[in-house]
Amino acid sequence: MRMTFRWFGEGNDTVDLRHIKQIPGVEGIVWSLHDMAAGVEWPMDRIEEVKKQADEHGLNIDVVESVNIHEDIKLGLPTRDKYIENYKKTIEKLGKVGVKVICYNFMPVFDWTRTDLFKELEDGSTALFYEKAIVDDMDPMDLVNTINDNPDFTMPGWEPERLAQLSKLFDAYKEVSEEDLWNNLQYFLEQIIPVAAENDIKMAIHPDDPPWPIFGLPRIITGKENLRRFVKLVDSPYNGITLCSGSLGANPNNNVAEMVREFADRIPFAHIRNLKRYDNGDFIETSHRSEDGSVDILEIMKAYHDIGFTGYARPDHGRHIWDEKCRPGYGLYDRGMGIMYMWGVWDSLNRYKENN
Ligand code: CS2
Ligand code: MN
Repeated sequence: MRMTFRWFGEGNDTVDLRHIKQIPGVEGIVWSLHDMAAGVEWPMDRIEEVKKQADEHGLNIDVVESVNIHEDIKLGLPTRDKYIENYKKTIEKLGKVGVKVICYNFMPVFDWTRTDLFKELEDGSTALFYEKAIVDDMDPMDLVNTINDNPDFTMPGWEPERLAQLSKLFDAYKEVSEEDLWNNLQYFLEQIIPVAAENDIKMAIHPDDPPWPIFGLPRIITGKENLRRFVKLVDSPYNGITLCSGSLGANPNNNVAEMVREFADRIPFAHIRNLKRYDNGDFIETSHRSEDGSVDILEIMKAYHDIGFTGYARPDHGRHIWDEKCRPGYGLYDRGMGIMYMWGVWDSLNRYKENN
């Protein structure tokens, strides 16, 4: 297991590289050019700039999260080809600086969705919270109007550029069924995976978060059956999964440890995080410890250990603790403790194995 830590870039993150380097066992940053719009070809000088910053701190840049997919690709519009060409060129450039994994997602319009970014937990820390009824009852068009009437309105994880396009996008997606989305994903992969393979970069799709359709938009990377279908779309080790325990774990029917075992040779990147599920479909993110949430992180680590996992891992979202002011879900302290929990389990499993 090769430990990494997500970093949003100079001036765009409250955590600095010096501190990341001080977390035991962290080899590299998980990075992106967050100001690049989906669909553009990344400039080489910007990629090299990140490499230089990481090099100076003895950290690698092997994992990129994410190179975002243009909506026209997900919608299957004729204009998709030019965005796919740009994607290929970005892959080639990332290959030149030694990138090994590209994480991306195929969720229409929105990335991860939460209803409260700073929900208080019993101990006074705060964390990302999802209240199902709020999302279920929200008419997407009301949402568009609210945003239009309140220029300062922000929703977690939703970029302003995407919001501006929202009503047009909702209209466009009315024509797109789940099957269409599968076909559009396949079209994308058939073109991208050979280029990724040539550049020795593993593509790793991130599951949908939450793993069910929201606002009437289709979502397909949601559980075991769909992952089975996904890996067959292009049957290559370069067509992989970012197995996110938190995204998948929001659905009680998803057994993440089982998925680790089943998709063992198709997981170049592991996201580890815990959450507490409520019976009504709400969930709140918690510490990484198994006891603190509904996802059995210990069992998941055991599964990774059993398969001899040598891929990259990172702690996913953490709580906000010790009065830290940080990006929602991406503070230093709780993610740092998450790493120590993972190492604690991992080292014990190693030692136990040696002695038996
Ligand atoms: C999230 C996502 O769960 C997560 O890792 O923070 O924003 C994730 O980075 C993207 O969905 C990957 O493309
Ligand atoms: Mn994740």
